[in-house]
Amino acid sequence: MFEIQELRPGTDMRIAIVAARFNRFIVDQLLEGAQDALDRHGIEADRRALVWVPGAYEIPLVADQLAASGQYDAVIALGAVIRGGTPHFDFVAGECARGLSRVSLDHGVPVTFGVLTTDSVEQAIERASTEAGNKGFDVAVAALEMVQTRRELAVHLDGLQSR
Ligand code: INI
Repeated sequence: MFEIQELRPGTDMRIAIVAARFNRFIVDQLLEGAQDALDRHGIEADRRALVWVPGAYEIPLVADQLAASGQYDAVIALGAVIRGGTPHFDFVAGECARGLSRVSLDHGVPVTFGVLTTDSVEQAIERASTEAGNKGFDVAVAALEMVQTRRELAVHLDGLQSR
């Protein structure tokens, strides 16, 4: 049986990060976590791009441009939408999530969702911390894993076709 598990992502990937400046003190921590994950997986700085946008609502448009360019193997989205401070929380968070899944499916490029959606600042701080598990780190690892999964699956499917 063909199975994909426990992947060791290669170091030859190009990764783009789109980060929202809104709630920047939280997003900076998510970014630190994501960069740490890329460092640990040997993704050199010249294989990374970082684009800042005003808020989470704007992330999908820039993610779309990066994914459509064909220059990046995956896009990592980072942001923080906090319900307490956002009367239009559902619109900002919902449109961001919807937009990002559309980008991923439209272009066949993994886009991982590191946009915190929390009820309070405290919850956001917890999810962006180093002690309790940093969401930026997790979504960066997920991006690398998805690139590797698609690469291995493509090889497998090619092999089936030429049988
Ligand atoms: N953007 C965020 O990333 N997080 C938020 O919590 C937030 N709040 O609170 O409103 C937020 N709003 C800005 C939004 O993303 C857009 O930048 C803005 O509406 C301009 O289009």
